[in-house]
Amino acid sequence: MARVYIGLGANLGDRRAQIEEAVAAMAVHGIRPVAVSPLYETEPWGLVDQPRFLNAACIAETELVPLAVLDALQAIEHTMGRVRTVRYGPRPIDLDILMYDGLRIASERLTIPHPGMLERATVLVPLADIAADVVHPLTGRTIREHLADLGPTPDVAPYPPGLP
Ligand code: A4P
Ligand code: MG
Repeated sequence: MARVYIGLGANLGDRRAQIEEAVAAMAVHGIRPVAVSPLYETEPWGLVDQPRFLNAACIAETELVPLAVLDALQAIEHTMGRVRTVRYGPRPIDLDILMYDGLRIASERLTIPHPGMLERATVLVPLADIAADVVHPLTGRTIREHLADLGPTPDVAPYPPGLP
């Protein structure tokens, strides 16, 4: 059995409901969530002129190989109405494989760990809530250490607002 770390994002429609629906759908596909982070509302990066995202992270157990996890996540994205438009653009749900055990993969369809995850507070803040002591396969350092490297993260706020 493998442990897979998944980043979730949504910035169209009922964002919270879609993140919850995606987590439930993973279990149906053999990607069984064992921990889900709180939600955060985040300023868009990449393409900045789009609605704010809700982001979260989840740890799941699975017997699926990495490409089969990607197939399942893309099937969920498709079922939930995601139409690919522009890169980094708005979407009802985005599911990224952040890490898969300690594996390192660089193929045409799949790069693991997810490139860029260490620079993105939108990924590291929720991931640190559930996987602070997990070691990044390329750097040998923990998620907690990488989050500390980013310094203050004003673009990532607990959701709903007002929660600690
Ligand atoms: N792919 C390769 N490796 C992976 C992986 N580890 N996990 C391939 C998932 N997919 C992976 O992805 C394009 C292709 O990446 C897939 O077909 C798969 O074979 P996509 O989801 O179709 O395209 P995308 O999401 O538009 O582009 P990309 O490069 O994946 O962008 P990201 O990293 O997903 O970023 N702002 C905020 N605040 N919060 C966000 O969550 N997200 C994005 C999208 C932009 N701005 C954001 C956020
Ligand atoms: Mg993506």
